[in-house]
Parts: sequence; structure tokens; C-alpha cells
Amino acid sequence: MNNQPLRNTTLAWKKADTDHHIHPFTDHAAMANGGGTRIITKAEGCWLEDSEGERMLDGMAGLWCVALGYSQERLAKAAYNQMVELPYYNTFFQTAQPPSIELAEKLASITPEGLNHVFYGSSGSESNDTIVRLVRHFWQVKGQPEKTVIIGRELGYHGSTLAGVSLGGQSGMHAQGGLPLPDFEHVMPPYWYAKGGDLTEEEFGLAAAKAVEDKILELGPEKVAAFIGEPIMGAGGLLYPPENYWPEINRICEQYDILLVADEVITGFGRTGHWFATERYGIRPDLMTFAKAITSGYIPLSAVMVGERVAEAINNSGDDFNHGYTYSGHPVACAVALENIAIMEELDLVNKIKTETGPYLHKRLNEALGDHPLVGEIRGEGMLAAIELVEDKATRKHFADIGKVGGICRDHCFNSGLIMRATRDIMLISPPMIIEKDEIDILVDRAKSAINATAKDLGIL
Ligand code: PXG
Repeated sequence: MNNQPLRNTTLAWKKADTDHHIHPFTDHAAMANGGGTRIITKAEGCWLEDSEGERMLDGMAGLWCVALGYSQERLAKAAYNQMVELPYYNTFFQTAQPPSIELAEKLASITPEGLNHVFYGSSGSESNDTIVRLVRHFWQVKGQPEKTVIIGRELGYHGSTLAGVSLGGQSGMHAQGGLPLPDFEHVMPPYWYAKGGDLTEEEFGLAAAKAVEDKILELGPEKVAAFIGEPIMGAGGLLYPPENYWPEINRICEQYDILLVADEVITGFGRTGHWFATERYGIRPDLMTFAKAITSGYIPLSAVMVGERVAEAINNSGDDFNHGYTYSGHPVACAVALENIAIMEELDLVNKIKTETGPYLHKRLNEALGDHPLVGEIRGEGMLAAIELVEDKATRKHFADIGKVGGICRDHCFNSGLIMRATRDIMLISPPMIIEKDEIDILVDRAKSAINATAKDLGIL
């Protein structure tokens, strides 16, 4: 007997999936009526294969995570070797194992200066829960326990746990289950394209930063513990801040003594053509979260990088920090992360994205779609791109039935063998970071035909 599942047919899997499996962020009735799940069975490089043998180019790297693509045997071997050597031991109660220690040292060396301490988790959501616990504990240790409020942004995404949803500004998530929790506040995002009105990007950058300052003053700086933001807002639609936004946020957080948290779960580990987007924007965070590409998604791992000020207070508080997960610093996940980073360094991948494949992706997208009547804006850098579909290019007017056109376009992509994700009417591109130019050509060609087909459906072309 081989160890294949017994009922390995598409129909049987679909039925079992419909009968037993609750999926994240899925309308199950719509899925069942639409023929059920698409079942991915194999993958290689940047390509996925489904249970019917259809191949698709993965323009989203899974969920923004499969940085090195799907066929890195070295990651599998690193996991295997560690499982044989020491499959599990924890990092509680004065113990550790070599992979968690070596990875901590490595992360301290590649993250921006001043972030030299690591607290591990297994997902971005978990690490953002850790952020909330750490930030509040820090202010207690400092003798200011009333500093509890954390300010995030509308459209921000920081995960799906109670704390993650509360930190984030996704109204659809807030609406289910009475969230956010108390002491989480949200301000407008630096999304010039939709919210900038007649302001220049620069004027709007200052206005969006001022919204943070105004909120701090409204609440009282003595109540505000931290501000959290994704350097570039990912799941909210790849929203790029004007260049003057983050420098202003640095100033504001320093002026009012508020911790600055950068959530690099999507942007970390080279996706922007920089190891971390905080470097790109000159952000000076006290804390940084990452996950996803740290292991190329092969195994769950996340981390919070902790700056000196916070680490010193926590480590010298005279008490335990009463927080941790069974799998904090899991040796197998840490071994995979070490190998993942080693491969990135050997390939000089971050630099390649910055100087070669990133510029090529954006040049090709702009050539193919820059003048398209449905395309309001193409934005991005490195291995991240967004195509904003609009009703009127000149006035930046969105479609009234928000999300419908994005959904149509996503389905055309799917049918033409390209995975692109739609947030509202924004098409998102975040392919495996190892993608080569010939595959970028295929990606752009397929994106263009899907957008053309969408325009035809709307009677525009
Ligand atoms: N922070 C950010 C910035 C994220 O993008 C999380 C935290 C939470 O990570 P975990 O590992 O708990 O999922 C994320 C996750 C999408 C999509 O469709 C985005 C995420 C997750 C799932 C789907 O854009 N981001």
C-alpha cells in the first residue's frame, strides 16, 4: 500500500471538503454552488497544480509567503534533519535548543539596528498578540500602567485572533463578534488614491500622520501605549504611504513617548527589495513583527523583534514575563528559517529583487496596463504590485458596487491560469520572490488578458 488518501478523486475530495471542512474567509454556500473547492495537489517553483492536472502561475506566493517557491528541497532536508536530531523541545523555564538560539542571533544581525532580541510565535496573529502583551507589560514595568491604548489604522490587517482583529481596521472582521476589544483605536490610513481628494500626496501624507497625532491628543498621551502599522498596508489593498508619512510618525511617537510597532509580516524578508520595509521608509520601530517568508511558508513560524529599550525593561523587571506558546522557538521551524535565510543570502535574492526582477515586473506591468481604461493606478516596488481598477481613471472614481469588478477579474485570472487576489477592486500581485523574467512575462500577459476580459464584461472594450 502506498500512503495516498483512499478516495483520491476530485469529486470525493470536494464532497468531503464540503461536508466537513470549515474554510477561513469563505462563503460556504457560494463555494458549494460554484462547484466546490479547487484542490491543489502539487507545486513546483512558481507553479501550482490542481487535482485535475491544471497548472496555474501563483501570483500570490500562497498567501504572500512562499518566498523561495515550492521546490526548495533544502528546506525539507533542514526540517527532516532537525526532526531526527531533536524534533521538539521548548524554550520555557530556562531551556533552549541550538536552532532557536542561532536563529535569534541571525535575526538580530539582519534586522535594522537596535532590534536585537527575539520572541517567537507560530503565526503573525500570535506575534501581534505578543505585541499587545509586551507593550502593556512594558508600561507597567515603567510605572505607567495607564498607558494601554494601541492605535492602528482603518484597513490595517494584523491577524485573526481577538487581539489581531482589534489591532486591525477591517470593518468586516470587527462586525463579527463585537470587536475591537476596548483600548484599540483606529485612524485613517495613508491611502492617497482613495482618500486624498484634492490634496497632493505630500499634503495628504502629513494629514494622515496628523490623524495619529490628533488621536493621541484626543485620548491623552498618558493613555496611549503604542502605534502599530504595516509599512505598506498589504491585505487592505497594498496601500503605499506618501514618502513623508513615516518620518512624521517617527516624530510623533518620539514626541509623545509612544512605542512604534512595525508589522512586517508581509513586507519582511526581501519582498520590497529591502530585507525589511522599515529600512526603505526610515521607520524607527521599537518592535517589529514578522512571519510568512521567514520560512517561505514551509512551516509555521513568527517572531517579534524587540528593541533595546523594551527588552531591557522586560528582562530586568525582576519578574517573569508571563507569556509564551508551546511552540515558541520550535526547533524544526527555526532550522527551516535558518536554511531559508541562508538560501536567500546565497542567491543574493533581496538585491536581485531590488535591481533586476522587481524593476522588470513593474516596467512590464506599466507597459502592458498603464494606459488601460479600467486601470486607475499601478503601484508597487520589488515583488509587490497592485492594480487598482476604477470606473473613471481621470477622477480616481471607484465603482459603486465595490468588490464586484475585482471578483470578476479574479475569476478571469483563475480561468486563465493565474492566481491573483482581489481586495475590493484592487488586484494584488505578490509572486514567489524567485520568479524569473520569463515567468514575469507570463504573469503580465495573463493579468492583461484577465483585465481585458473584465473590461469586455463591463462593455468597456
Ligand atoms: N500581519 C500582517 C501584516 C498580515 O498580513 C498577519 C499579521 C497575520 O498573520 P497570520 O500568520 O496569523 O495569518 C497578516 C496575515 C490576504 C491574507 O488575503 C493576508 C494575511 C493572511 C491571510 C490572507 O491578503 N496576512
